[in-house]
Amino acid sequence: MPRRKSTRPPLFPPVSPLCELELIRAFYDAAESQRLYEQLLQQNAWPDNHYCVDGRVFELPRQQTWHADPGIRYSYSNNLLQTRDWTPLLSAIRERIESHLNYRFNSVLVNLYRDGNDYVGWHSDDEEELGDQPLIASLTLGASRPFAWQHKDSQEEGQLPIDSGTLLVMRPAFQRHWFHSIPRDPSIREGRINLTFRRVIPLE
Ligand SMILES: O=C(O)CCC(=O)C(=O)O
Ligand SMILES: [Mn+2]
Repeated sequence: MPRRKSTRPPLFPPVSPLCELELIRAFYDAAESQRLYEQLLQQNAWPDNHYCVDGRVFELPRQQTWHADPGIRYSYSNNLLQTRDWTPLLSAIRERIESHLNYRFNSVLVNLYRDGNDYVGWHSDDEEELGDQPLIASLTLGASRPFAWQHKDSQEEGQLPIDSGTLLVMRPAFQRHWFHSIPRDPSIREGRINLTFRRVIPLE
C-alpha cells in the first residue's frame, strides 16, 4: 500500500526497525549470487513496464513479474500484472529460503531495477491478502542498493545497504509500523534483481 499519513497515536519510544528486520548476509555467496542474477535476467520473461489502469497509461519505475501457486490472487499485483507459474529456478530459490526459515511461501514478486534510475517508492506490504502477520523474505541479487525505512507515526528514517546475496527477512511488525523504499540513485549503473517471497491468504 502506498504511503499515507497514519491515524494511529504515536508510539513512544519508536521501536527500532532493526528489531523487525533480520539481515542474512551471503545467503548465497558472491559467485552463486552473480550466476542467479544472470540466469534470472535471461530466463525471466520481463514484461514491458507500461500498464493501463482505468484507461490511463502508467509506467512502473522498474520491471516486475508475479508468480504464485494455483488459485492465489493478490489484488495490487493482479491489477497490474498477470500471475505466472513458478519457473524451476524460482522454485529452487523458494525451496532453499523455505527450508532455511522453516516457513512456507506461495508467491513471489520479482523486481528488476535496470539501473539506479529504477526504484520503488515509499510503501508497506500490508494488503489484506497478506493477513495480519505478513512475514516477507526479500532476496537481493546484483547491485548493492540502500533499503530505506520511515516510521509511519514519528517519520523517523534510516537506511541500510543491501548487498548481492543478502536475504532480508521482514517480520510482521515491520509492515505495521514502517514504510520502506529503494530510492532512486542515477549514479548506480548496474542492475539489481529483488525477489520478495510472500504468503498470500486466499480471501474466499
Ligand atoms: O527491492 C527491494 O529490496 C524491495 C522491493 C519491495 O519493497 C517490494 O517489492 O515490495
Ligand atoms: Mn515492499
